[in-house]
Amino acid sequence: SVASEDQKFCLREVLDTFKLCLSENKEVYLQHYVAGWRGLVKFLNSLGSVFGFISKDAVNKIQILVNHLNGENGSQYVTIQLMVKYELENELVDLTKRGSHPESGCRTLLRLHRALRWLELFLERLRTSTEDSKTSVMCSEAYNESLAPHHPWVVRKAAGMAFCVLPGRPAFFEVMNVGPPEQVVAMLGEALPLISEVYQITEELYTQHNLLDLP
Ligand code: 1Q0
Repeated sequence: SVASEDQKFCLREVLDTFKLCLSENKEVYLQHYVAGWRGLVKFLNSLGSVFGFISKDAVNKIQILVNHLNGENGSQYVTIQLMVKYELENELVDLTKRGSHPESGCRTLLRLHRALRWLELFLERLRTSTEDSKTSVMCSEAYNESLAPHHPWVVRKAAGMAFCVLPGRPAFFEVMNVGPPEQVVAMLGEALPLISEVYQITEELYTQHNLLDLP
């Protein structure tokens, strides 16, 4: 369940779940997408309570999607392509302003989708960083290019403060639990194309259906 995030983080596991995300026809399985985020939240939790407000929101959104998956129309949520089709056809999405569907799968996933872009940008910086690079700088640059434009001032401020207490690159690599830095870099090189592909497919789907600004 979402509540049991206390095991040790392992980057390999997260990588594997993102691998499982894509079907042969390049559909994205919601179950594995959500599992990938669970793994990342585990990592975030191991960084300390300063990140609690971020992981809380992530867990909340994961739970909303899990509820859809386990609900009576769960079969319509197997892939995000199905989800979009089902929710739009049945008018289950607030398209222009918040209304009767504040927990639609579409708007909830959009928030995680934007965060996935942050992850992609951050991990790419991490992969190409040098020993003296600052994780806080990499993190806030990635944030400014992805999530920040969608967040109100107070959230940007809180996020900026949290980034400042991120552990340095060596400690950060250690928490990733992969092995020596060269191995972390190699695994990031393996993970990034997967994450990037899942992001691109979702981005195209949302663009097609004009869903990139859901309230
Ligand atoms: C390592 C540092 C982690 C930094 C995470 C960057 C994201 C910052 C986001 C801060 C905002 C959170 C507070 C809530 C915001 C919501 O208002 C917002 C919009 O939702 P709504 O319902 O109000 O319209 N929510 C979001 O934008 C969703 C944010 C989800 C963030 C999920 C972050 C999960 C963290 C993952 C750690 C990954 C570590 C990477 C390295 C691991 C190696 C693979």
